[in-house]
Amino acid sequence: MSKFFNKLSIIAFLSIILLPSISHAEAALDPGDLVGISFWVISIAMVAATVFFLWEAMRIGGKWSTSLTVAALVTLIAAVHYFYMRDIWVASGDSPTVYRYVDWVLTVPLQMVEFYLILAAVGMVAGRVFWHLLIGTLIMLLGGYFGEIGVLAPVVGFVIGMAGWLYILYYIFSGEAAKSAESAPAAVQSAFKAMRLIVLVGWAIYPLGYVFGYMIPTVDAAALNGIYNVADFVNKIAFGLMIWSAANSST
Ligand SMILES: *C/C=C(C)/C=C/C=C(C)/C=C/C1=C(C)CCCC1(C)C
Repeated sequence: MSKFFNKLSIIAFLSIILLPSISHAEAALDPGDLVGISFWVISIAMVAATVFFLWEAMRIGGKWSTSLTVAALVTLIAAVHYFYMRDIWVASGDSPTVYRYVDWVLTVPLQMVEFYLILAAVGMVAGRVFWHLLIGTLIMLLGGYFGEIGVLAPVVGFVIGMAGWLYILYYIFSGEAAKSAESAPAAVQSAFKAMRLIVLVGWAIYPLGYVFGYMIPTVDAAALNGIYNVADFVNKIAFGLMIWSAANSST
């Protein structure tokens, strides 16, 4: 019975948060606007993923429920931002850069929390692992943001952003985070490896979007947003699904 009420309160909570953004649409979507359609599809996919991860957090429970709840927070934050970004894009064709980075500055650190949590759940990790990953994240995002809004030359922002990302890769492939994972149980290790593969392969889509958007040779808002949208879909939903599948295989 109390599980039933938990679920009811999740539905009420999601409706309160998401309804204003759902009803906010100002302009009709043009059938030829593929980027606009991708904004639409992904905003709904983020809502669906949120419900799924929350539900599964309660069903699976135990030490995995925190990780699954954080996965749901990532897609929830993204869903809200996608509703606003979609409206800006559909109404004006402009890149919703500020909203995009506000989303990232919240969701990327939460994904770094995930690395910490899956290792901490088995007692394998020091708190400084999270701080190192957070610093790498902030350098990456600040470089990208200042490059995109024109405070830095696009190429300078790009180089700073790449440096932050490479630091994260170093830290999870051969730094302390990697070493902490070595002695973890099989399910934790496979989740850790799948997650860092996403940070290597899935995250590589973002600098690609930046290059096509700003560096060859003029600003191309459609390429930029189309590529970023695909990247968010992969890196927020697939990332959560990796955790979900590890949780399932270990319980
Ligand atoms: C949910 C959102 C995620 C996982 C966002 C990730 C963003 C990146 C990995 C961005 C990376 C960038 C570079 C590596 C260099 C150029 C600038 C950025 C910020 C696009």
